[in-house]
Amino acid sequence: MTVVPSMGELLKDSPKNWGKWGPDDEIGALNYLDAAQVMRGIRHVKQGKVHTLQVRMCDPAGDPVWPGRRGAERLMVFDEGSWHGDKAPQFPGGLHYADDFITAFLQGSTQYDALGHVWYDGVIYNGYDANSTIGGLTKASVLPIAEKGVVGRGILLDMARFRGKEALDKGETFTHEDLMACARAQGTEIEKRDVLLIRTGFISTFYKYGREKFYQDFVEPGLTHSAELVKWFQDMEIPNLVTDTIANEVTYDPASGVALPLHCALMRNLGVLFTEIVDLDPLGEDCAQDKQYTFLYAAAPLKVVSGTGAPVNPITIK
Ligand code: UVW
Repeated sequence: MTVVPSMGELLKDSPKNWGKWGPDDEIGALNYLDAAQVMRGIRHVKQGKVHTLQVRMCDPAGDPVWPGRRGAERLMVFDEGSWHGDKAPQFPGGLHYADDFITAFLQGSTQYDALGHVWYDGVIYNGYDANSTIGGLTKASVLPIAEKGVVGRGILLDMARFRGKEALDKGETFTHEDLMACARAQGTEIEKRDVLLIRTGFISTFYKYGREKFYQDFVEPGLTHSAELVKWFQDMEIPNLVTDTIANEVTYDPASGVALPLHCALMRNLGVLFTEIVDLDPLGEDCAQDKQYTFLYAAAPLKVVSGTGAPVNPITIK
């Protein structure tokens, strides 16, 4: 029987960006996206084409979420029917309105993870004690990310198209070398501080083929851990990894068997922001047509105090 190492053992020599932006930092690699990066992104706006990347929320057909979570649910509070009864509020002039509320996992739709969302060995991003997560994240929550906003040059890496598939298979992996080869095939190049948007086609299989097939033997396709890949992310100063999967990486590292090691190697250790459950199909289709794979990327998650993450509807402008 293969023994699965602990996260700490697997990542014992993995680099960290802790302290790089000071002892109080809570936004990690988002620090790379300074004004110069915003202007670099803006230079890629050429056609006035806009894409919004959030998947639908509160879809009665269900939302794709990590196993164990529930999709957001929307409940009606007031509608026209509410004004027919005796208890209906009365407003001078006869105003009627509709109101509703949602219950939602903050990680249960297209979302930014807070840097304190995952950890191992009792320590979260930047060396903060994992006890700071108890009852709500008092360190490295999603709030500082939401307050700064994420704006820079984005590049779509259409791995599904590159491999000639509608969607990558369950458990199918790729590396940073594959990302570079994909970029070259698209006639582009990944540059330092690019926001990486990786299309696998996987999230769309939830809508196309249904939840049963989606969750059967659940192993998502995605990037796979290696020391070289982690070093590449650090050297390339990648601020943000955005994918159309629930967890941005292959669910179980095929080499070690460890679950979600890139969450720890990239997010916890390097401070790379993760944006998950993104819809990249219309953008992918458009890039295949007009061959413009680079654009302005802009996103700001909701300002949830102490949140482990928050929903977002990122926008690309070409
Ligand atoms: C987990 O937290 C398990 O995954 P995610 O970051 O995809 O929400």
